[in-house]
Amino acid sequence: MQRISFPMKIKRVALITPPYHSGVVESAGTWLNLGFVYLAGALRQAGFEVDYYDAMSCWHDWPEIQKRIEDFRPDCVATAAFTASVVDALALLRLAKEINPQVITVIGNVHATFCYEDLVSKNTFLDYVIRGEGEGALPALLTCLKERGSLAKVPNLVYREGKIIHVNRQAPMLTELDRAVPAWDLPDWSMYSYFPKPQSTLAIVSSSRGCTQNCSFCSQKLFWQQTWRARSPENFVAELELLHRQHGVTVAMLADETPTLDRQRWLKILDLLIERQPGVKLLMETRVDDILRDHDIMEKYRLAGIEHIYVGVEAGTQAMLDIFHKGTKVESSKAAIDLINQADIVSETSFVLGMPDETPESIKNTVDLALHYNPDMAFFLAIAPWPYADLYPTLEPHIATDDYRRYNLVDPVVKPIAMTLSEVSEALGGAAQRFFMHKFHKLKTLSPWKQEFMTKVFSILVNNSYLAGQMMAMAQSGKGSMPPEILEIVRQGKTDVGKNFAPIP
Ligand code: B12
Repeated sequence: MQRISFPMKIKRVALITPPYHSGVVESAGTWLNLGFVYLAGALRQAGFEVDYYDAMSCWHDWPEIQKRIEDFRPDCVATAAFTASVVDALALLRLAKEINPQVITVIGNVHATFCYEDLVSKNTFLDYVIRGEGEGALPALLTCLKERGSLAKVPNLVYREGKIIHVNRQAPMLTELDRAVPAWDLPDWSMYSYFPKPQSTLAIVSSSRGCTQNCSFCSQKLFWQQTWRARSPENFVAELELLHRQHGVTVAMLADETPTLDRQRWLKILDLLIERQPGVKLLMETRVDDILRDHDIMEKYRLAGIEHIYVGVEAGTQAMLDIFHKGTKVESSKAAIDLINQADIVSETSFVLGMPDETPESIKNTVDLALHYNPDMAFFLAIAPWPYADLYPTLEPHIATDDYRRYNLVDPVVKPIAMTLSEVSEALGGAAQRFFMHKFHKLKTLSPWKQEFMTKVFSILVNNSYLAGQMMAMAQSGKGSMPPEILEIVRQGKTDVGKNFAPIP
């Protein structure tokens, strides 16, 4: 008798962020999941109903997550994992399968894109991995399952069949980014805020995708296969206007790795922002060399509402910059940070420390250099050996733990030859203390708006960030005496920094 295959009922898709916290970025704000906003838009276009559930930003724990899954009764639960969040992402999918063994479980994002074999072979509760961009692949997978089509035709898909792991080819990346349909109506905007700007409503937006750089410690050039595509300036600026008008967004972080790669396009964006004043201040990352290139238009950056620029300096010596394949010169970083400061824009940078040859002396030298560069903020990060990054083979012999939850740039994972992990941890805390204590004392040299902004930042650092303990200890020991206004913040012991502030546990 011929078997008739009926269509499967797949209608409801829950997109859930893993409840992972490293305590770094959460001290500065609550951040939406932009990948999910795009995936939700594509899923709805394909006829699926979506629950966008940002458990991470809600600070929800397993009982709340379980309840939400039980209430929504999804046919598919999908989650996202970068390396630090993969353990919780898997726990989330395991829970979904326990609640309903019929549910389809899917994982995507950067860790899944590279470590798919490990994920699929070790976790029987995980049904599918999608590599790379998900807008085409996730609806294609669910439609294929619904219609009982051939999984071999679903692009970017990795799946198990008995003992065989199938790895489908990756489709070309989206070229027409203007045609994407982000589901901006789904996030609960009341919870997304940037704490240094009280009562702000914060979005994450993307004006371009990709990275053409070659940094050996990073994952992004691999994820985007060193390509870069961009939205048109009109389309991007219209989105900011919409976010402000419909959702009250007042601050947006650009998720782009290199938003200014094409100077003509960037100039047009700045001109449109200046002309239309969408009511949204921007926080962005860019490259040292692109700031130097744009020295003549930094005033436009400011007039366009760019309030905060992060440039990844990463290393304090030319030798280390070369190991990181940064393609920049040590002296360029100082010049770029000077340009940002001169434009009265908040400057931020980070240094990646804890390499195998790190010593207390070299960390001290890096802090000296950070003070010389004089950004408003500097963060001292612990190198994380992403298992798929170019630098991995160099770091592998020095890896002290395979607990991916610690691969968060805060916890040291690589053990330098001359230091213990706890010495690295202390040295990173000490580096931040020294840097920010110096900045406390220079507060009055900043422009009035920067003084106000930086006071909020200090308040967050002293009371709420992962550095809080060290900052408090310093204040209490009387070491590196604090200016009175900062002591007052410490004394008050709490901050008025956001509309939905979730304290770091
Ligand atoms: C926004 C952001 C965040 C947000 C995350 C918000 C959230 N709710 O998840 C915040 C600020 C909270 C954050 C935190 C962290 N982040 Co972060 N973050 C970014 C950033 C800047 C942009 C990501 C983004 O929105 N991209 C744009 C969207 C459209 O692309 P996408 O997310 O890749 O999504 C697409 C695909 O990946 C795929 N996809 C994604 N998810 C899924 C899920 C499924 C099911 C499918 C099918 C497909 C799919 O489809 C999407 C659409 O095409 C990236 C760097 C970058 N420029 O990409 C770093 C980055 C992802 N973060 C990183 C890190 C390390 C962290 C932290 C661990 C540490 C830190 N110091 O910041 C913390 C940990 C989080 C925590 N809670 O403690 C690293 C990850 C490195 C790695 N290889 O693991 C990155 C790459 C930065 C870097 N260059 O190193 N981050």
